[in-house]
Amino acid sequence: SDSSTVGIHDSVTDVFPAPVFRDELADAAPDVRIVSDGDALAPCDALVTFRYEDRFLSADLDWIHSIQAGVDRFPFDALRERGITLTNSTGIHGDVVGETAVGLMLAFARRLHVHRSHQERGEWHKPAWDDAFPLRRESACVVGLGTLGRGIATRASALGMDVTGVKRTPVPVDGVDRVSPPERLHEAVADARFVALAVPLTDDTEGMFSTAEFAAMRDDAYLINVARGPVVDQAALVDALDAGEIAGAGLDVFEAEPLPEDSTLWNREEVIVTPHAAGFNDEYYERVATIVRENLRRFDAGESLTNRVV
Ligand code: NDP
Ligand code: 7N6
Repeated sequence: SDSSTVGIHDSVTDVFPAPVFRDELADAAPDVRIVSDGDALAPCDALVTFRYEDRFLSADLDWIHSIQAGVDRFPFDALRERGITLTNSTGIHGDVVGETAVGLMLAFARRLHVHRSHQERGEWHKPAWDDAFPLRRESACVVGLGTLGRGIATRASALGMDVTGVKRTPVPVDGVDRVSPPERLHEAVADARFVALAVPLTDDTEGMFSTAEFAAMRDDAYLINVARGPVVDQAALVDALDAGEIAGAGLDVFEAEPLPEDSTLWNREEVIVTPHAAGFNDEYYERVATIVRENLRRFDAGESLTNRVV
């Protein structure tokens, strides 16, 4: 049977070296090639990419695979019009993003970020007697309970926290005490010490967290955003932090990335900024390759693809 020519767009280098990924896929297709900026896409049937570029639409691609779970940067309608299938990388980040999100909770509770700041200045300061608290008695509300949300929920629960959540279709989820629909968002976040965002960026979730949501949260609550920047109204977040409507935030994603140098979010003790790195890990290329390998098999066999978005 015909097997596919697979392009690896050079932009994957943001997350892992393109040649390492090419070698990992070598057993899955006879022709796997790295596509750099000046190179033609023409020979490729399939393209694995980090970035989206408009020229993908006019090439002769049958299928594009996003090495990210989030595909909000892709033009779904234009792809559909041209008969280009889009698949994503959901399913591979639950453990690592779960560790990052719960790591941020641990940092806030155990004051690790404050100690590190003092260390940089060579200063020895004990925290106030009531600054640090045990996570065990605290609660987390996880908004979005897919791969990421479940990864966060099981780890928060393992540390003894009470975990609730919000999901578009509010069916029971293992390890989550109460699952609410988005219409109940304000009640769902009201009691939580930590609110962790794990939804995709869509028309429904853009600006989901703004003034009213921060007002609904406890004033000692921390927001953790490992989803996408625009899920949060960033100006409203800054106002809420200034007004003491919430206590702090652990942010991996931002309205603009890189976070601009002059952003007021950089220099706040109770804000931890990570550079969209919650999902980074040294197995990333293998995990993506597992999805792509299975889909290449299906593609060449004329079967329907897994992780399909368009
Ligand atoms: P999934 O598709 O597995 O999960 C998405 C979850 O969000 C589902 O539970 C879904 O509910 C829920 N959801 C969707 N819309 C709404 C809504 N309007 N209100 C409430 N819940 C909603 O995706 P992943 O967990 O793999 O990834 C989620 C997102 O996280 C990605 O789209 C990406 O943007 C981001 N991400 C960030 C990473 C990072 O490095 N910081 C790494 C990986 C992902 P239901 O099941 O009921 O439809
Ligand atoms: C690269 C980021 C996603 O949507 O943004 C994340 O999957 C991945 C590690």
